[in-house]
Amino acid sequence: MKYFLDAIIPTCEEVGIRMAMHPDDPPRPLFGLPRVYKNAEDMRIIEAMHESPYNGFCICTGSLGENPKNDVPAIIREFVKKDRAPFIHARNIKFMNAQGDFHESAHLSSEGSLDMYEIMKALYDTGFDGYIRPDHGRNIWGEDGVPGYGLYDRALGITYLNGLWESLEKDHA
Ligand SMILES: [Mn+2]
Repeated sequence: MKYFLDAIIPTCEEVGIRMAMHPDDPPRPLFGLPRVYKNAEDMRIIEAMHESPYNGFCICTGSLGENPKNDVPAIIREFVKKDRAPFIHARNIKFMNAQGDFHESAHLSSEGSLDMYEIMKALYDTGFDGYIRPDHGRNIWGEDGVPGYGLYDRALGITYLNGLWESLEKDHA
């Protein structure tokens, strides 16, 4: 990883491209495959491998949130403040049991296990001005789309996230 980052980040700085490494999904061993990062501790190791705001993270709230030990708003606050998070995947998941089995849910806090208001508030409070996408969407309303990328559900996710952002802005106006 260090070899890779040392090789690409100087060029990223030169041409103005901020790298945004996505976490493992799910954040635990899977099919014996090598994993990249699953929590804030791993992120700090990767961050230190090559100090640069161009060596950043795509904070995927769903992927990190699939481990209930991960405090997603705290991870957002830490890495946005350090200017290491240019891209956010904002989506929700729902735990089905105490073992941490989960499924992807609608974006609303009430539909899943993550507090999406606290996630958006962490972004708002730290002055985040990068990109946010709703990430995944279920196939709803009879849609037969690419699994995980339903158009309608992602559109609903965008409007919901925009609504949260509007309420945060108005609360602080
Ligand atoms: Mn993602």
